This record gives sequence, structure tokens and C-alpha cells, in this order.
Amino acid sequence: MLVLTVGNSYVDIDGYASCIAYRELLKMRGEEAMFVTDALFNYSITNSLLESSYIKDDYTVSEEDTFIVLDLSNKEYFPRFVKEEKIVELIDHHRGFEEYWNSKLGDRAIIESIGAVATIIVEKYEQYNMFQKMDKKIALLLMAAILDNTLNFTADITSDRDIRAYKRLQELTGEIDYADIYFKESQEAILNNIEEAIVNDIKYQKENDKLPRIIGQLTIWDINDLNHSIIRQIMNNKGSNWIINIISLKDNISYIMCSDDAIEKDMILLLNGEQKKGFVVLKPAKLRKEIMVMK
Ligand SMILES: [Mn+2]
Repeated sequence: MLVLTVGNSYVDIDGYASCIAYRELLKMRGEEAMFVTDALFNYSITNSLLESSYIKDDYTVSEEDTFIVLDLSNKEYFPRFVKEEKIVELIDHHRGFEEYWNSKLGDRAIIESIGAVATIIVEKYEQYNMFQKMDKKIALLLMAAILDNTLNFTADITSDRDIRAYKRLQELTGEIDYADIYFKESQEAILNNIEEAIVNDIKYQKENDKLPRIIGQLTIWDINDLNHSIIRQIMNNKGSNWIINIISLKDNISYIMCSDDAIEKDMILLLNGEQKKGFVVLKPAKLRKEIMVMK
């Protein structure tokens, strides 16, 4: 059996959608394949997508099986059942292990700087002339993956290929407002457990003395759906000097909440931001990793 799989820590919608869509493409081409993972699914795989008729397979990997690894090239995160010498194909967009896999797999290793692995899967459907035969539910999974991994096409890693693939999926499904639908649903999952979402993504930095040590980040769809005092409370529990970068994808704006007025003043200067309704506002949005290198 040919087994498709992803990382063992948690699965996001890109790995999930890519495995399912690639499995269906292989089936259309007469090759049987299974999508096997034991990893937890994160909030990006929303309930409506989980309820799709396309799901992972209940299959126990055996000795003879071969593997296709997606959205992953760091061996540290390989599931235990994957045998490296049995990998027949690997597709990823995380950097750092390109040489290793190119030398092992040649052109069966595709590691590219692109917004989503899902985009590469869309291109595979096109290559094999199967794009028009793609099921709408599969197309929606791939659309969600591209939206999520490119942060609604705002992330630096976004390429023209992601934009083009998404447009084609939009035409295929007729889903014009899917970004709104998808991000609202994933935001709901974040807001239902806002403390976990914030606490699990706090960075404690020492490298930049222009910034406080504690820097949070929260990516949501619409800033207007947030309860500001709860966020302040969660951050105050972590320390007294902090900022949290709240990225509102709908309008592509960073709303930076600061622990106190002094830090707020520093941030307005450092980031060239505008003070608005208790935030330092940056348009277009900046990622935390960009803010952390500003001096
Ligand atoms: Mn990905």
C-alpha cells in the first residue's frame, strides 16, 4: 500500500487537505493509497471540513508499505511508522532540508518556497488533466489550506502560484466568499479557547532591547470580534512588560496592544505606528518575526 502522511506533532489544514486531495488524485489514476496519521488536528481544520465525506483512513501500516510525505521534510517530526528508505515522494515548503532530500530522492523531492503545499497538489491535478474532475469538497479543502498557510495571501511566502491556484479553485467551486466563511469558522475555534491560543504562542525575547521581553501574537479574522480586556488579563498574567501583535486578516492590519503607556509610546516610535482605540496600529500588518528585528 502507498501511504500518505504528515508530521507527528500536529496536523494543520495544509497537510490534511494535501494528503486527502493527493490520495483522491492517485485513485483517479488507478493507484490505491491511504492517508494515515495519529497526530492531533489543530484549529485550522475546521468542523465543517472535518465533516466532509473525505477523511483520513483507518489503516495499520505494514512492512511492505511505501510512503509519500507531505508538508514535512524535517525528519525529527516524521511519524514513527515511516521508514526513510521506503519514501517514494516528499513535498514540502519548509526550508533547510532541500539538499538532503534532493540527494536521496532526486526529482521525487519537491521542496519549494511557496505559500502552501496544497498549491503544488492543485498543480498536480492540472498536470494529469484531472483538475476539472476534482470534487468540490476536495477543492474546498485545498482552498482552506491555501488561505490558512498564506494568511489570506498576506504572508511573505505567498507566491503568484498560490494566488493562481486559489482562483482556479474558486472558479471550479463558485465559492467567491470562501475566505470570509473559512476564517470566521477557524476564528470561532480560536475564540472558544483564547487563553490557550495566546499562551501557546508567546515568545520571550532578549535579543532586541527596544522591545519588551514578552511578545504575544494572535492571528484572527476580524478585530471587532475580540474582547480586549480578556486579552489584557491573559497577558498580564504572564508579566508586567509586554506587547501582543493581533493580526486582523480581514483588513490586513496589526493591532498592537501594550502593557502600559510607556511601552505604547516606544512602539509608536519604533514601528512608526498610529495610536487608535488603545492599540498601536500598523497597516499593512506585520508579523512578529518582522517586528522583532526592528531597531
Ligand atoms: Mn504547509
